Amino acid sequence: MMGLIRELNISRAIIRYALRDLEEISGVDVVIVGAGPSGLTASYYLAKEGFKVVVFERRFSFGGGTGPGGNLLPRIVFQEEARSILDEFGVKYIKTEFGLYVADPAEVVAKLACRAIDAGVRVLLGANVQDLVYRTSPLRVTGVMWVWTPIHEGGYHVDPLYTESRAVVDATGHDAEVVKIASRKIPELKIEVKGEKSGFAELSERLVVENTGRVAPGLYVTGMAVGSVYGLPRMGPIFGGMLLSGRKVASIITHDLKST
Ligand code: 48H
Repeated sequence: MMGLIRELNISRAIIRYALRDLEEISGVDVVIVGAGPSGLTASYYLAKEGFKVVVFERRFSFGGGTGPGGNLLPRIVFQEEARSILDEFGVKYIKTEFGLYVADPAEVVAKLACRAIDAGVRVLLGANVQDLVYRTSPLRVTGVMWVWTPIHEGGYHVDPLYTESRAVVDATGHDAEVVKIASRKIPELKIEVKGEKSGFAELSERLVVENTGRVAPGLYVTGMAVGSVYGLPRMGPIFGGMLLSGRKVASIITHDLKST
C-alpha cells in the first residue's frame, strides 16, 4: 500500500474528478442560486422529481441566514403549516406554549443540505453567480454565468463560465440579486424590483408564499427574494415561509418543465 499517497496522485485525483463534475454541471435542468433554506428546499423537491439540479452558493457553507438563529440565539421558529416539510427532512422540533414550533438552526441547515444532496442535488460552494444568459425569440432566461467567489470578491477581471438550464431560481435572500440582474440587464423582460418593506411577520409569511413563482420565462423566485421583488414586508426569524416557498417553487417548475 505504500506509495499510494503520492502528491502527484492527490492533485491528479482532484483535477480529474472536479473537471468532470464541472463539465457535468455546465448543462442542467434547474440552476438554483443560493443555498439558504428556500434554495435547499426547492432543490430537494426538484431532484426528487428526477430533475438535474445544481445549487450555486457564493459562501463556503450552507444555510444562508438560518445558522445565526434569531439574533444569534440558537433557535428558529416555524408555524404549523411548515411542519410537514420539517417531518419530510427529519428535523426535530418542539411545540411551544405560543402555538409555534422551535428547531435548532444547525440541525435545520445540516438536514436540508444532507437530504438535498442525497436526493441528487449538486451544491457548488464558493461559486458566485454574477450574470444571466438569455434568448430573444422566444424571450427567456436560459442560464447563468458564474465565477469562484475569491475571484469575484477580489474584483479581478476574470471571465465567468456558463451553465445552461431550463429554469433559473433566485434564492439569494434579501438582495434578490438574480432578479435585479434580469431587471437591469434584460430590459425586454420588463421586471421591476420593488424592495422589501419593514416587519409584519404574519402578513409577510403568507405573501411570500403566495407570490413565489415565475418572474419571467425561465426565471423563478423563492424565499426572502420574493419579498424584495414584490415589495413585501419582512418576517424576522420565522422560517416556515422559506420552506413553504421552496416547496412551492419546485412544484411550479416541475409543472412548467413537464409540460414543455
Ligand atoms: C451565489 C449567492 C448569491 C450569488 C446570494 O439569505 P438566505 O438564507 O435566503 P432565503 O431566502 O433562503 O432565506 C432567508 C432567511 O435566511 C432570512 O434571511 C429571513 C427569513 N429573514 C427574515 C428577515 O426579516 O430578516 O440565503 C441566500 C443565499 C446565501 O447563502 C448567499 O450567500 C447566497 O444565497 N447568494 N450565491 N451567487 N450571486 N447571492
